Amino acid sequence: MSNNKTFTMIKPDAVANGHIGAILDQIIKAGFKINAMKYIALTEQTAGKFYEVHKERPFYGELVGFMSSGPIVAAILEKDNAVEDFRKLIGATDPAKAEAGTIRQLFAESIGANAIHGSDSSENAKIEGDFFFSALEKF
Ligand code: DAT
Ligand code: MG
Repeated sequence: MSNNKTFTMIKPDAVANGHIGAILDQIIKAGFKINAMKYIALTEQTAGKFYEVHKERPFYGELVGFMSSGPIVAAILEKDNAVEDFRKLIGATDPAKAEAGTIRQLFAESIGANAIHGSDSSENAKIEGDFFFSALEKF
């Protein structure tokens, strides 16, 4: 499978804290092109479906509540080696463990409210991008 796309969400904490512009700036300066983008609110149902793989984990209810607590920015991003390079750019899940200069280290509040999502594989990037965007909305 080609590895030139990944899927991201700027999460409700980062949107509420006014970080959309700064985060998009970092993403673009790191060489990613925007293939698709929208500003939307998830319901508990859509957030629950998106994070279904985590439904047995103890934080699932908290995660679904948080992700449906306010608007998000969803986007498909394009770059060579997109998935791996984007995971490096965002940093570790827990911002306390994220490397200096990463998006989570700079903008996240906690392990739950951690500012940004990045797909963990090209296969999941395709599934996640298709969950949010129709063919008409992708470039
Ligand atoms: P990532 O988003 O880095 O891929 P993940 O897939 O393991 O991390 O988990 C998905 C999201 O769930 C994560 O971004 C924030 C939340 N989460 C993960 N571990 C958590 C924990 N121990 N407590 C609360 N929320 C957690
Ligand atoms: Mg993950």
